Amino acid sequence: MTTVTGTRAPLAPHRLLRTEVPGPASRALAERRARVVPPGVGSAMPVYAARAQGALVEDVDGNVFVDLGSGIAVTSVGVSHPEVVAAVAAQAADLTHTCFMVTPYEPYVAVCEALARLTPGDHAKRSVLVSTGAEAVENAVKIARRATGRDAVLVLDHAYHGRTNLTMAMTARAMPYKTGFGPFAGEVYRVPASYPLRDPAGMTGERAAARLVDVAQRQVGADRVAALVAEPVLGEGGFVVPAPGFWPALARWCRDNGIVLVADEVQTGFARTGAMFAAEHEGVVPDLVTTAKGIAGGLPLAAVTGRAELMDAVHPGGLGGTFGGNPVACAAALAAIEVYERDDLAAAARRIERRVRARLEPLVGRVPAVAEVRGRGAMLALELVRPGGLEPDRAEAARVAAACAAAGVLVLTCGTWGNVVRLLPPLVIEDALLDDALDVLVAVLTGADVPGAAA
Ligand code: PLZ
Repeated sequence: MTTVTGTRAPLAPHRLLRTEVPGPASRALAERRARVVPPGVGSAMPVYAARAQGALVEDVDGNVFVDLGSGIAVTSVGVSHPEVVAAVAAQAADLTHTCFMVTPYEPYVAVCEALARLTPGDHAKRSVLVSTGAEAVENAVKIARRATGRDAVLVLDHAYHGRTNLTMAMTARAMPYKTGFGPFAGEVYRVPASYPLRDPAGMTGERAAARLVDVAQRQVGADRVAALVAEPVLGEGGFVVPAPGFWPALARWCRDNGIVLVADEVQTGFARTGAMFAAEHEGVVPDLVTTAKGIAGGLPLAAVTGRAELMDAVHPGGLGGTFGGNPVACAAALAAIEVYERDDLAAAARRIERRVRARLEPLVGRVPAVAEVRGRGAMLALELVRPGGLEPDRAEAARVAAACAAAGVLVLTCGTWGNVVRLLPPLVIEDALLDDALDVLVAVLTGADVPGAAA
C-alpha cells in the first residue's frame, strides 16, 4: 500500500502548532503566489498544505490543523484515504486517459452502475460523468431542456450552482460570484426558497412551496418550465434546511406540470447529511441528481444521474467532454464509494451531528451572536447576527474562522450575507479530534481562553 507520509516522520495525530499561523514557509509561498496567481482566486486560509491524513492537515511549517472543512465537503472519507490512494496509483499505472468518447473503459461504467444503485428511486437510470459540479449542473439543464422541449429554468434564492456562465446565472449571490461577469445566460428565473429562520413566523414548508409556485406561475408559466434546480440543503447560501413539506410539495407540482426536478446534491451528496443523498430526508425522488465533491475522495469527478427516459432524450454526441469520467478519478470514486458503504459513513455523519449539536446548541441564548444551529448530519452551521435581531454579522463569522485557524482548526464560512460558520468535518474524524476542535470553536465564540495546541 502506498503511504502518504513517504519517508518523513508520521503526521502528529493531533492539533499541533510549531510556528505562528501563517508560519514563515507559508508566508514565503504567499509572496511567490502573489507574483503569479491573480487575487481573483481566493483562499480561505493563509496556510499552505503539505500533506494530510484523515481529518488532519499539515502545513508547510509543520503545523497540524484539525480539518472541519473537508476541502468544501470533498474529502468525506478523509484526505488521502489509503484505499483511494492505492486505487489511484493502480489505475494511473494501467491507464491515465484515453477519453471515454474515443476508447471507453470499465471504471466509468462501474461508477454509473454504483450511481444507479445509490441515488434515490429504483427506476431505470443513466449517468453522464463530467469533472466539476458546475459542469454537472450545466448538463442537467441541457438534458432537462432537450427532454421537455422547454427553455425556462427555476432556481432558488440563496442558491449556489457554480461559476460558469450558465451556473453564475443560476447562483443567487452577486458578490463575489457574479459582479462584473455578465451578461448571464437567459431563461433562468429565481424563486423564493424556504428559510425558516428568516421566513415569516408560521410559514410551513407547504406555504413556502406555494409562495414559490405562485411566483413561477405568474412570472414564467409552468408550461414553459423545463426544470426546477434546487439544493436539498442550501450550501454556499448558508446550510439552510427547508421547512418540512417544502420538497414534497415542490415534487408534486413538478410532476403535475411535466417539470424536471433536479436535486443539486453536489455538496449534500455521499453520506454528508446522514443519508447517502439529502433528498432521502424529504422522501422525494428527484428526476435528475447532480453529484461531485464527495464522490471521488478528492479527485475531480462529477455526474448527472437520472431517469432513463430523460437521459436518453439527448442525441448521440450531445453530452461529454475530454476529461469527463477520467479513469483515475473513476477508480478513486469506486474506492471512496466502497468506504462510504462498508464503513456506513452516513451513520458516522449522524453521530457527528449528535456530538456537534450537544456542544453548540447550548450557545443559542447564551452567546447573543448565535441565532441558530442548523443543518443535517455532518453539514452543520451557526448563523451569526448582531445581538437582539437578525441583522447578519459577517465580521463576526470572519473573526471566528480566523481565530479558529490561528488556533489550529480549519472552519469555513458561507451564507448569502457571509455570516454563517459552517462545519463539514471528514466523516471519519475521530471523536477526540472533533471534541478538541469544538473546544476551540466554543472558546472563540464565547471569548474564553482558547485551548492550546501541543508545540
Ligand atoms: N452546486 C450545490 O456547492 C460548489 C464552491 C465554492 P464545482 N460549492 C463550492 C466556490 O467558491 O467556488 C457547488 C455546490 C453546489 C454546484 C457547485 C459547483 O461545483 O465543482 O465547484 O464546480
